[in-house]
Order: sequence, then structure tokens, then C-alpha cells
Amino acid sequence: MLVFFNDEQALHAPVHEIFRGERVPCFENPSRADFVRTSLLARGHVLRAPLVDSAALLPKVHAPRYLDFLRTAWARWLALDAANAGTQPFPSVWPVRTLRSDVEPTNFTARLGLYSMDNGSPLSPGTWAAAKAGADAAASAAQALRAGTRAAFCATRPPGHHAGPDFMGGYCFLNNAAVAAQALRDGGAARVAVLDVDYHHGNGTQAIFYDRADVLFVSIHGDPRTEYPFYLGHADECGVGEGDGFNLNLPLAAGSGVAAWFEALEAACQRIAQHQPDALVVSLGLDTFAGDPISRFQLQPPDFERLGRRLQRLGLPTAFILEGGYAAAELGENAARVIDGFEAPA
Ligand code: OKP
Ligand code: ZN
Repeated sequence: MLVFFNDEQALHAPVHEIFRGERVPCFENPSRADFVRTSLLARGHVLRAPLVDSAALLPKVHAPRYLDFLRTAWARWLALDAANAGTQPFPSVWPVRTLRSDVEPTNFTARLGLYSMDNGSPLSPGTWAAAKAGADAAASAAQALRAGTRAAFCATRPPGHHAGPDFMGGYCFLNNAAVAAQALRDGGAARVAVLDVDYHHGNGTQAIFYDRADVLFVSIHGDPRTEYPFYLGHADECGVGEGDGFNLNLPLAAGSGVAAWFEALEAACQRIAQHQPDALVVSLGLDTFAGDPISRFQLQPPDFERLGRRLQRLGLPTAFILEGGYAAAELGENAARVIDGFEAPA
């Protein structure tokens, strides 16, 4: 399978995040990509650097003022105080209901809150470069599919599916899956489907395409009543306006077993086939793995092969975009298994 890997990912390396009120080492860190790289190389895959610039695509899925903020955030953080070089900014105030988000404050922390859904997405000096390279990989995958390649895998980090039209969140900054879907549309695909199998609901991707019928969004995830991102991902979210009927959420109770998960996958695949898309984008979170430290589904390594085989049966040009998966040492193996299943003889 065509695999994109970008070295810039390592430039996004925040040191700690807040977990239960305490600073803990970041779950989403460069070692994740290292394990994926090692595993894929060991299986004989060739890793290619992204070759498409996503700059023109980004404003089609994100608001310009958000992109401006993200691109300049670290420089502005340093401009506040040179000593900030060794510290991480966190938001501390958010424009929730009744507060205004149309007027952009000049205060840095206030802007950070305006453009964040949580305090769990720390910035580091290379965050923009890493996120941009991931979006470039997604655009590269779309271009390859357009040129007739059956499938491509983007070993991207940081992940993207929580990043919405104008906000970061859940370790995500630029929505790589949305970039791929938009690039496929721009390249002539009349209809695209995004299947999000990350443990966490892809609220950002859902929001970006919620009013559109051309991009179907289908997600299998932990029930947001108990699982991040909590405030989106319920079964009654079906789309709005022209997009009504083009959003399908399949939440499962935290702790759900493998059989329930594959039943949901079957429902997801049937809805996707009915959409008759020209291409499929898979938000491939591997945090459904039983050993994931922050998630509660029970998939085992062979189940990732089964997932790959089922997706292969859809018969669609497919772009895999890596999202979550925090059992880092097993991440490479599980990613490789999805590819193996997809490439297994039918
Ligand atoms: C991102 B992706 C643990 C807090 C959890 C949010 C989870 C983001 C998951 N310290 N923070 O969907 O895998
Ligand atoms: Zn996740």
C-alpha cells in the first residue's frame, strides 16, 4: 500500500497534558509515529514523504482566522515573554453559551480559548509544521487515489478528527480526514464517505460536513455520555439542511465487546455502500485496541485485520488517515494489520 510518513510530525512534541487535574506525560507523542514507522518498514512498506501542499485546501475546511491563529500561535506565545519557550500554553477561559465568539480578543490566552474545545491539546514550537505536514499527507493520499491508486495510508500525527471548522481539541489541530475528503471532492469525486473508527467520536469531521450531502460521515465510537468528546456523537445527530441523512453515529457503550463493534461496522459499511461514494476516507483510530490506556473497547490485533478485510470488500479507493491509538508499542503492529487485511486476497 502507498504509505505517507512525514518527519515533521516529530516537531509536535508537547511534554505534558492535564489528566485528572495533574500534569502527566502526553499520551499523544512522537513515539507513536516511531512505532508505526518501524512496523511498516519491517513489513517491507516503502514510506514516502507527502508531495502535495494542502495550503489551498485548508481554508475549505477551517476558518481563516483559526488557521492564522494556529500558524502564528507559538510566535505570539514567545512574544509575551521569552521565558515561555520552555513552557506550554493552556487555555483557561472559553466562550461558552451567552459569550461572544465573533469578536476576536487580542489577549493570547483568550484567543487560545476561543480556538480550543478543551485544555487537552497542548501546543509546542513545531505544532503548526507537524499538523501542516499531516494535512499535506492527507492531500497527497487524495491525489494518489484520483490518479488511480487503490489505497493509501497516512501515518499522521498529531491526529485530526476532533479539530472543527475553527477549533483545536483532543490532541487535534488540522482535520486531516476532512482535508482528504475535500481534496477528493475537488478532484472530481461526486460523493465521498468518511468512516471514523477511532474510539472517540470525530466531532470535528462531523461538524465540518454536517450540512453537506456530498460527504457522508459515519462514526463508530464510545458513547459520548461517558466518553470524550462528551458533547457530540449521539445517535440522533443525522445532519442538517442538505446534509440531513448524511451523518450516521453508531455510539457503543464503553466496554462493549468485539461482536458489538463488528455489528456496528457492518451497519456502517451498509450505509456507506448505499451512498455510492467514489472514494472512502477512513479516520483510523486504533484506540479501539483492548490495551489502549485511555479507551474502553476490546479489539485484539487480529480484529484489525478483520477490519481491513471488511473495508477492502467495499471496493472503494480508500485513504486511511491515522487518528488515535495510545498503546504506542502495539500501534505499529495494529496499523500494519489493517493494511494486511485490506491487501489480503478477497
Ligand atoms: C483523541 B483521539 C486523557 C484525556 C483524554 C481527550 C482524548 C482525545 C483522543 N488524558 N483527552 O480521538 O484519539
Ligand atoms: Zn481516539
